[in-house]
Amino acid sequence: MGSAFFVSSAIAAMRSAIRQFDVFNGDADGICALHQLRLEHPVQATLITGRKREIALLERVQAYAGDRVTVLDISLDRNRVALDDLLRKGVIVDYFDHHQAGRLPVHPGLHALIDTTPDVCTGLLVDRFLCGRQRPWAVVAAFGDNLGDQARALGDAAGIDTARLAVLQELGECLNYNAYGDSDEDLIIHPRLLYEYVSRYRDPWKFFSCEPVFARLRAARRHDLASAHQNQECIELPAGEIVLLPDSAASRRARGALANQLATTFPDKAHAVLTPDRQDGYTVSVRAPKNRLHGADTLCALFGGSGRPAAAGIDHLPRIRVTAFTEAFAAAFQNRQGGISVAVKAVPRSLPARNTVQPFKPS
Ligand SMILES: [Mn+2]
Repeated sequence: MGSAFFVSSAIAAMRSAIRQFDVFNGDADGICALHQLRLEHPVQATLITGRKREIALLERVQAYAGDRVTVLDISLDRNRVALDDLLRKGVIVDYFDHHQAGRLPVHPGLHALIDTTPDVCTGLLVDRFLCGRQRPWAVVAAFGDNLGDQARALGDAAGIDTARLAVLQELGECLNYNAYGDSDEDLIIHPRLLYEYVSRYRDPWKFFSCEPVFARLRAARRHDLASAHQNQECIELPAGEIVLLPDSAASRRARGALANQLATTFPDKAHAVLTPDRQDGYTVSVRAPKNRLHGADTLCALFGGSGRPAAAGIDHLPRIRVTAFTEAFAAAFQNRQGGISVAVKAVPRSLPARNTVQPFKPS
């Protein structure tokens, strides 16, 4: 009796303070979106994040009536059940995102700023919300989400010169890079810790040049990408290229970044980068051609994957479905004007290694 009373009054005391939860994608966009918000509105919060593809995050929130949850850069559709639960309990939810959301719940506790057009990211939505008051970090977010044109336009408008813009670009790419990996063991640093380091810096250029954790991350990325370029094998198609990387933590980290680099370097082509998984198959990152930003999500959905029209992925593509994937990739991204349709009969068992020294020289 007495101990039950103690427990319930302790819980009541804990609940008497309104708590804040910050739930965010662990990539550059998620981290920089939150950082912009918290520079403007500092608050003690419980941080909930994970790897890039760890997006069912809202179910981890233990919140009660009156608590507040800020959600950044994770699909509402993939968190719908947990969101409905929180709203029903009387939790206030602020939701910023650019992924496919589906139907928006209508509830007075939900404040949603969701825009799924292909040329925005969550960092840019928060920039809009804050009227550009932490703009350099929005530029970092946009570079991280592979929106170079938008990032440069925003940076130019803010009077950031070319050299300083190049730093923001590398910063965005490195922060983004850190979120890739198929398990926490693949990661260089957990995104929650990385956010904590970022959150100590108001100035992104200072973070870039002074933070040792960032220096470590930057060196690891260079090493991983160099190794991915040296060891890749590929299938070349009129619509684009399918790249296979060897089985290593470096490959698993490099998969998405390599896909982004290829997309930027060959804007007319689509790209898929595959790494072996532990279940006799592959994990896949797909990028639509930069010049026609659509089709990646529908292609991946055919194989149980998801994402956005410009960038999407498949967690597990069984080895026996690689040929089907190759055909679907060719069909999804074939040039409509050219009308060339390619039926791929079989994937060669041993793919020819690409013989390049300069990784991005157009062929
Ligand atoms: Mn994003």
